[in-house]
Amino acid sequence: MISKEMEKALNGQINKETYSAYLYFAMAAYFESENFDGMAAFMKAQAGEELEHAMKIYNYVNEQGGRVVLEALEKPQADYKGALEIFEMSLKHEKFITASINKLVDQAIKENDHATRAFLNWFVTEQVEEEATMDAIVAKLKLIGEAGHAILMLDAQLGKRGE
Ligand code: OFO
Repeated sequence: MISKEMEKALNGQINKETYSAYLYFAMAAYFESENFDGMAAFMKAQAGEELEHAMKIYNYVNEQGGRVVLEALEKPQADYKGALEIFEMSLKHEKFITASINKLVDQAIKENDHATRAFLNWFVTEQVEEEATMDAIVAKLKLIGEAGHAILMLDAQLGKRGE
């Protein structure tokens, strides 16, 4: 069993993970409209993973006798300046998600809720990867600057994730 406070906090995280999917879908749609098919595929794969994250928490809340309650999703930004802005926003967003996971861990520790603490370990590790992935792409884009052929090469490379 989980406490009512933990149930509420985990429901909040379901909302954030689902919003992450929504945000990455919006970014995919922008890339699609700009004919960056590789980056669009990358963002669609990322969105799919975020829904899996939401579902993991959904299943956990149910397993622990809690009640999943879904809240409204925020409208994601539709237009962007380009790939660098998008990946910088993605990195910022992942840092926000990491902070949110850390708050859940703090709460689990405060409540002596060892099961939720153990459950959240997966997310703690996953967030290291999420931030590192976005950070590496931001670094590449900064290096590339306006070089069109290099952007196309990166687009092709990122598209491999969606295959
Ligand atoms: Fe669910 O890790 Fe990204 O947001």
